[in-house]
Amino acid sequence: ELDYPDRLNCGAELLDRSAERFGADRPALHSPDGPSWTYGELLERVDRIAHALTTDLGVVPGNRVLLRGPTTPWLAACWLAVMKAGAVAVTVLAAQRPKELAGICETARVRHALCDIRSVDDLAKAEVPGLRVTAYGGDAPDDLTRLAQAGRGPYRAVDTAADDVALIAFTSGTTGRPKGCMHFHRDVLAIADTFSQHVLRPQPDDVFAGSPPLGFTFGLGGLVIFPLRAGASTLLLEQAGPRQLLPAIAEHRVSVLFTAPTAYRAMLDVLDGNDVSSLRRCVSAGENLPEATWRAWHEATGLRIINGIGATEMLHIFISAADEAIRPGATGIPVPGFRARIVDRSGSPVPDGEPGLLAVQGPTGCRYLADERQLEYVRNRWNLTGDTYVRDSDGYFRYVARADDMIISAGYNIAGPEVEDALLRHPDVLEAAVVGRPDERRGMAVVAYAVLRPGVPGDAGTAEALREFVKTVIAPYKCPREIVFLDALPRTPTGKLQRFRLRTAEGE
Ligand code: 3SK
Repeated sequence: ELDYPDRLNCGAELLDRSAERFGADRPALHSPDGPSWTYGELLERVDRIAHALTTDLGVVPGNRVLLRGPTTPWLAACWLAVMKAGAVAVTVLAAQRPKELAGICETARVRHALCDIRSVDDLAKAEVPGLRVTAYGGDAPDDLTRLAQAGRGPYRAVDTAADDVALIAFTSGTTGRPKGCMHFHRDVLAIADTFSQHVLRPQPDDVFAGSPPLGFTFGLGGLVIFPLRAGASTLLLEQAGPRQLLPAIAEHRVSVLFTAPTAYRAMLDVLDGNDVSSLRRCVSAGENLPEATWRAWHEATGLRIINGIGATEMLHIFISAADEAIRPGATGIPVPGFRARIVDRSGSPVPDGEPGLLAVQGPTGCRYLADERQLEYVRNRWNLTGDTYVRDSDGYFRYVARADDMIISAGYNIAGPEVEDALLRHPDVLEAAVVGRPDERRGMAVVAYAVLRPGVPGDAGTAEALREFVKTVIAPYKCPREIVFLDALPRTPTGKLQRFRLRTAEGE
């Protein structure tokens, strides 16, 4: 049970309290091409920005402030300053285009934006009426970095209520219009005091790094909130693909890694000669982690990936497992503080071993901003994540598919991820996505899309060899009728597979 006081400012808790508790001289944020700050230096920068927000830019508590830029210490400092100023951070992805930004600003009624100088043009193209954009990272007199001068002294965090909104995070929209998810000051601390404290168990000497951007709550939690709450430090990388991550892990002795299943798979290909001996925790989320990827990473590095399911609606991870409790192929058990169960479409629990809809309750939960889809996501106080899961008799939760991704073929229920996992066990396959295509005889036919390792020919011979291989791993009726080779799979900016685009491509 989390017991926070009624008045709570998560920015002050994460920064001022951690600096007091762990020491202002400890390293906090580091970037290879930008600044590196201790807790004391970060606090000073954040306080200067918070003064500039309130004094120079006229931001008042409750105002929504859009934050946009690559993963840098300045972006993290702006987020903390917005928290301390009692304003509401609206985090977006650098990959979001002007039209999407305009929609987000309209929905969230954003009037202020803090934007990396390199991304200001895109934001200007969004033509948001009345939006005041302040750049950071430049040297013009009105640049935030210049406005945030020294000399105004410590900034006293606004006395926010624990259930004041701190953050509006937009879903990446695997389908449909993005939804804004409101999270309170206490929610921000709750994700650190549940998943991070009980599963990750970071130490002040840990060095965090990873690939998810700070505009995705997977990255905001893993690369800012969790390390700061634990007095640890974080390496913020603007470019965090597998080829940048591996040398960075070796050079900065990274010990806690946050990335997506496809990145673990891609790193395996270029692992040779890179020293990953500093790693002690590897977290995978954002997508289902295929068992084949878990085993391949374990074999190559000796490390046991911590799998997890999270959602923007829940802010972060709510089912996972650590160390010896990890079970390859399963997501895990509810994180302490959360409850989960499997229900049918009417909301009644289904027996263990049978697939159904994943329902979850906990200290965080879905609060869509002005969106009628709230009524579909939360029913009887249970959050329905849109995933089909099975609960084993010993309480472990196993991913089956996204609820609308089940393939019904010739009377069989086939879960695409199971077929994807079988394909990924083949050494020639880098990525796989399996969807159903309308078929006169079967209702649906199983079709696979695969990205092959460089040099492997994408021809009929390879397709047939893969089909034969799949039949040795899973029941032949699940084997794809067709395998299509692509250079890359369609993904959202947060790395989630867009199966609907593959399905639509077939229908055309
Ligand atoms: O959307 C997700 O998959 C996710 C995973 C982990 C933490 C947070 C999020 C939003």
